[in-house]
Order: sequence, then structure tokens, then C-alpha cells
Amino acid sequence: MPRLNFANILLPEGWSRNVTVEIDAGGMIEDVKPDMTISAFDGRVAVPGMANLHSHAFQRAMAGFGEWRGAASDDSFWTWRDVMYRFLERLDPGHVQAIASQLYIEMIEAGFTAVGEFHYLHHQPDGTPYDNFAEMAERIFSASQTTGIGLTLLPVYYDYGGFGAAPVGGAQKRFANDPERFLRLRDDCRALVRDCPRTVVGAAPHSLRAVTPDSLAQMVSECTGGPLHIHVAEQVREVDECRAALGTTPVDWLLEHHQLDESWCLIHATHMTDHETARLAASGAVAGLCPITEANLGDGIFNGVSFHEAGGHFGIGSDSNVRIDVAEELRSLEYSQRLRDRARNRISASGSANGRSLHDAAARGGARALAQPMGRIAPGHWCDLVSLNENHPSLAGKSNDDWLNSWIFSGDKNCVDDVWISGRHIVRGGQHVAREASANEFRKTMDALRA
Ligand code: NGQ
Ligand code: ZN
Repeated sequence: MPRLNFANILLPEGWSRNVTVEIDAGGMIEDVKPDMTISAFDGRVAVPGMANLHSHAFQRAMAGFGEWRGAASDDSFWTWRDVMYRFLERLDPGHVQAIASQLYIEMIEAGFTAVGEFHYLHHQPDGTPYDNFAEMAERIFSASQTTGIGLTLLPVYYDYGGFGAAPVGGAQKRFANDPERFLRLRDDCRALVRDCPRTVVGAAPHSLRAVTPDSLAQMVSECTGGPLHIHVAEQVREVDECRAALGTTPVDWLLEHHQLDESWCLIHATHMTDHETARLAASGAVAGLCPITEANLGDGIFNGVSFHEAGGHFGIGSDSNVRIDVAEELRSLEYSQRLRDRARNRISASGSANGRSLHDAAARGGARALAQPMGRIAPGHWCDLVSLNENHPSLAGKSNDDWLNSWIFSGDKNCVDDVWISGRHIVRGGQHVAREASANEFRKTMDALRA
């Protein structure tokens, strides 16, 4: 039986020494044995792989293009969205596959071992489906297969251009499906991944803006047994429009009209009242936080301290993929709370290590959101391991929870040494095995996309 040996490893019960991890033929952890006599180590400091619960892969290729201040000086989420819409008009399936492959390699090198791809770029630029209806989803799946990242594929149901069943316009035609077509796409996705146990298919109504109450209810009733993700309450304008259209705020509306539970992941949930925060925490649903993107887009600050204290589950996602870094996502989340509260060590119980708390919570919440057994180094979970370089200047001289505190608050992806996904050794010395080939394809794609 394949096995890996670590000098130090973070188990659910805490840090352990001289641990052998035994892996079954499918890539799951079969047994974990501490205090062994070990002659050669595969890594010095091992922690669980992190789930990246929210990605729009194609947006990786426009990172930077949204950083121009417009003439009207009213740059916002909505003007960024216009830039994004103009960018995506030029993308074809080959581009999307090359971008996703490069992105997933960067994710793995950073310590993410599975991704929730919130996939909505379905059709040709004029809205006509590709001959192969699931063409774009296949490209995403292929990118996950060639890079080795675990995938929770979330085909998106996007039917309307705004509240009140406004028709989709312009670039949105590439996203649009009625419920019947959406369900066909979801069936195609399920058929595509049938032989791949590391891929989960869920469903994602894009936002309350892009559906109607009836079509959402229909979709939710048809899509049982998998994760359900939805964007919610990210922008104040969206909250105001929701109040006007549906009579209440988005999170409250969902709590009233749907049975929110652990199968749901609410992406952003930035603008919530204290009452919504407490109810969402009690529901078991995951808050899908995307701290770097939320800062980049000027969304606002999540109610992280109250949500965490109320026992809420959260995970992290890289969303617009403007930066790919586990440590930076967690640090950005914590810093948003510190800046608001003018205080330190916020998302952490008293007496506990802040970096460790953030990492533990996001690993557990992310696993729940992706419906993948991961985020714990324990039997019955995928053997997803990240080993940190104890000689990196940020980590030297540290131990145990100080490794996590230091990685998250003073380090970055350069602290990541090796990564195993489903037991496969994919990153060695910080480099993904397919890094060069992918980077060349990606550069060619970026040249082809040059306006
Ligand atoms: C998205 N991204 O679907 O890519 C959205 C922008 C929208 C974020 N919300 C488009 N961060 O919300 O309509
Ligand atoms: Zn998103």
C-alpha cells in the first residue's frame, strides 16, 4: 500500500510527529499512524489541502485589465463587470481550456487541492449553443484532469438579465439557459464525469438577479443530492434592487423561501443584518467568502466575527482569480475585520492561534461546500496534503501553530513545498509537474487574445 511519511503533520486532534499516512488504491487515506520509526520523510510540515470553493476560471486571463480608472470616475463593481463582459466575448473553448489549466496549476502550487468551478460561460458569443452542448464544461473538466485538481463542477443556471425577469442582453447571451436547457446541461456534466470519483457535479443558480422565484424553486427541486451555490448580497445596489423586487433582502428571502442547509453555499453574503447573520450561521449553509476579489471589487466587509461566533461555516474562493494564494485569502479576510473593528485576532477563539483557526475553519467549510471528503487528514478523506518548507524565511525557527500563523500572516505560496492530491505527488519543490507546458500554452493564448 502506498504510504507517505511526515515529521510533523496537522491531524484533527492536533499536531503529531513521525506520522505515516497510508493511502488506498483510490487515493483516499486508509490509515494514519503517529509515532512511527521513520528513516526517510516525504515532507517536514504537512497540513490538509485547501478547498477553493468559488472560481470563474476565464477571469484569470483578464486580471489587471480592470485596473484603469474610467473617465466618469465612478468605477465600481458594475464598470468592472462591463470590462469583464467585453473581455469574454473573445474567448473560445480552446482559450478557456488553456486559461483554466494554467489557473488550476497556480491553485495547486498555492495549496488548493480542489476547486468549485462556478461555470457560466456556456455558449457562442451570439448565444447559440456549441454543437456539443457541454463543450465549455468539457474544457473545464479536461483542465482539471490534466492538472490533477479535484473538481466540483457547478453548471450555472442563468436565465435573466436582472430582477423582474429582465431579458438577458449582450454578453449575457453566452450564459443563458431556460430551466429545461439547464437541466440538460447538468445531465451532460454528470455523464461526462461518471468515471471520475474525484469530480462532483452540483448546480448554481447564478444569483437572485438571474432567476425568478418560480424558476429557482423548480431548479432547486430538480437538483437534489449535490451542492447548490448562489451569489448573494455582494453589492448594496443588488440588495436594494432585491428589496424593491422581492420585498426583502437577498439572504432573508432565501432563508424564507428555501430550506437552507449544508448543501447550500452562499457566495459573498457580504451585506447581512445581524439577524440574517445569526440565521445563516444556524442553517448549516456555508458562506463562500472571496476576500481578495471582494476587496478588489469594492464589495464591502463580511460580518465575519459574528458569523464565526454564531458557529457559522465558511470557506474561501478565489472568484475573479486576480490573485491565487491561500495565505493571502485568509489574511485578507482577517484584515477586513481588523480594519473595521480597529482590533486584532478577530476570527479566532480566545487563546487560539489566529492563522490556525482561519485555516481549520476554511478547510472544513470549503470541504462542505464542495461536497468532497477533504480538509482533514483522517481515514475516509481524500489524501490531499500540502507540505510547507520549514526552511523558508517566514517559517524558519517556528513550530506547530506558529507555522500556520506565519504562513498566513507573513508568507505566501512560496512557503508551499510539495502537494499531493488523491495521493498523487503533483507539486515538487513548489513546482507543478506540468508547469512549463501549461505556461507556454497560456502565453500563446494571451497573445492570441491581445486586442
Ligand atoms: C460573476 N462575479 O458571475 O463573474 C460575477 C460578476 C455578476 C462576482 N460577482 C457578474 N464577483 O455578478 O453579474
Ligand atoms: Zn462569482
